[in-house]
Amino acid sequence: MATLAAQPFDLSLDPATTALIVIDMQRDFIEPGGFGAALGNDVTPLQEIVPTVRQLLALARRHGLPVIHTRECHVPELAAIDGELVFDMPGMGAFFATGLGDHLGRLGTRTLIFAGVTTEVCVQTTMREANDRGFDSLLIEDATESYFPAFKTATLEMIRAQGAIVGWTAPLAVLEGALDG
Ligand code: TIU
Repeated sequence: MATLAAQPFDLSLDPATTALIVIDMQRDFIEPGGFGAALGNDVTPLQEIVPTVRQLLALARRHGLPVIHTRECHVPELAAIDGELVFDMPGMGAFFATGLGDHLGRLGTRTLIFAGVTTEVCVQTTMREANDRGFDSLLIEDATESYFPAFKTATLEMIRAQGAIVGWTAPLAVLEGALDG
């Protein structure tokens, strides 16, 4: 077991039953000329988390955690490697109309670590779906981003409010400290 100083209180997780889910780190949301930009958004804040998500992927791979991606097209730095599953999601939550729940059931996963974009849309929706399915969920604060800074802040606060009503949040350094020792 690893215990990390997450908010709103410590989270204990067993790396053997923990998986990483990277939500929609796609060129469509992150690069100029894509869907996100077409909606009128400034995509630069989202580009800034790419190195952190890359570091989180390296941490998960180093510890043998199952890594799951949702996507249409990845930015090259974050591409799935052999053995990692990719789920195409028709909605905003990665559990809806995908095989994700069945896959995690087969793995025996109990804890999910989340990264990706955008914090208040697909990431939050998937965390709420995970919460209803009985998973403990941890959102890595510096590995998620929104086009709207106030929405990111509010989402982090509402996830961990009321005694982790949806889940926990922590920066990547705290997870690294807990897993790497
Ligand atoms: N992945 C995801 O969050 N899809 C969106 O459409 N997000 C927006 O913030 N628009």
